[in-house]
Amino acid sequence: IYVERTLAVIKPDAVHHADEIEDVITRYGFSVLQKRKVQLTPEQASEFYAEHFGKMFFPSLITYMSSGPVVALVLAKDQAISSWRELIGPTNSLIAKQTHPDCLRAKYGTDDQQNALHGSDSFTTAEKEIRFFFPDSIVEPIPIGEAAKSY
Ligand code: YYY
Ligand code: MG
Repeated sequence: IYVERTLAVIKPDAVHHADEIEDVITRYGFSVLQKRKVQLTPEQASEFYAEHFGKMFFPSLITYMSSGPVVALVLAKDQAISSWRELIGPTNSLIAKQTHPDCLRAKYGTDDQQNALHGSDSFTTAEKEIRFFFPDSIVEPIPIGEAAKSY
């Protein structure tokens, strides 16, 4: 049995709240396996969001995501992927403020683009996105019990 991992990204508009957000992350029982602050180039942001290439919002999304540093974190917990998605809330922060006022996008985001946080949406994308930000990291899943140790 392995503990599930996901990729969280604190986007440029929320990096000044990174310490507060990391407190919430640990309070909700996630282990932070890896952490890295990095400024994406527009090319890197385009690669990360390649699935949205061609959409109306793509150019401004890339400008936003490369406008300042982001903090990428590998989080581990039972059901980490769905649990982190639930904690960040709906994509559109304006809707999140109406329907899920306690979620992180309601608290730190602004609208349907500047929504403060990213979370992987499946096992496959989680593993791919972890490799995107941590190319040198171990690819093996972490056995339960090991995750709680400090990395
Ligand atoms: O997975 P999630 O981030 O919740 O939403 P996606 O539909 O995958 O969109 C990725 C990203 O694109 C979203 O976090 C903000 C941005 N975006 C946008 O700028 N405008 C939209 N109408 C929809 C999404
Ligand atoms: Mg998505």
